[in-house]
Amino acid sequence: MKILVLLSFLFILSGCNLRVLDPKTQTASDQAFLIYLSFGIMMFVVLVVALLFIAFTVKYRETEKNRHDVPKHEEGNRTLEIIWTVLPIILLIGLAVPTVMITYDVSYIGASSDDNAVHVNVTGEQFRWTFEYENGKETHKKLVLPEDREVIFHLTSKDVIHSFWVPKLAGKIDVLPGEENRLKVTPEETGTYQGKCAEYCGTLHADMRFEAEVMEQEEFQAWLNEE
Ligand SMILES: [Cu+2]
Repeated sequence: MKILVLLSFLFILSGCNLRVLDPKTQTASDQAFLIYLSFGIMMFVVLVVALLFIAFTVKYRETEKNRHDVPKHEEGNRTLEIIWTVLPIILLIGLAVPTVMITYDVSYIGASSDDNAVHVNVTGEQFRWTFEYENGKETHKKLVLPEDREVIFHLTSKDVIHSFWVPKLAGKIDVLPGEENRLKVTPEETGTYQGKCAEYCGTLHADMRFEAEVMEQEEFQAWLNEE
């Protein structure tokens, strides 16, 4: 019975076309790379520990022959101590350096941006989004973006904490009242992508869905200039 309930959940969830890890921007690819990298490092550690665990269990198991042996007392082992100090340091540096670099880059913190970038003010409120372009054009349900051009989102909230999430463009980013978070993406493929609020913000939270449509540049410019 339980398994049936679980399977039906799978069936329902598979109906979402909010596919993650299907990047359509450099930002999303970089973030996917970080997920795979940390997963890879984690699997390496899990594997080494599991193999050592099995090896030691077999090697030092009790047998007829060694039943009454008293193990020799060890006074530390410099080689081993160096290995288990240095190895985690190397792994953590391997994780930290790309994480900090990519996080800074996609958060548009002090990064020199090209003058041609499109800036969009994104405001979250209970229960809708407002996307405001530089010429004052505003939309709510549809975010329109140009292909192959840098887009910088300036995100802020009018009330509670929301979270801006278009999985194919980038990972979730918090939208906070009284503060501006920034996110940089360059859409690489035209298409319509699903977006939503990813932080429960009240009764109509689920209404904060929207579509992000990526258009060719001329088409985008025409859309931007029309009333
Ligand atoms: Cu919300």
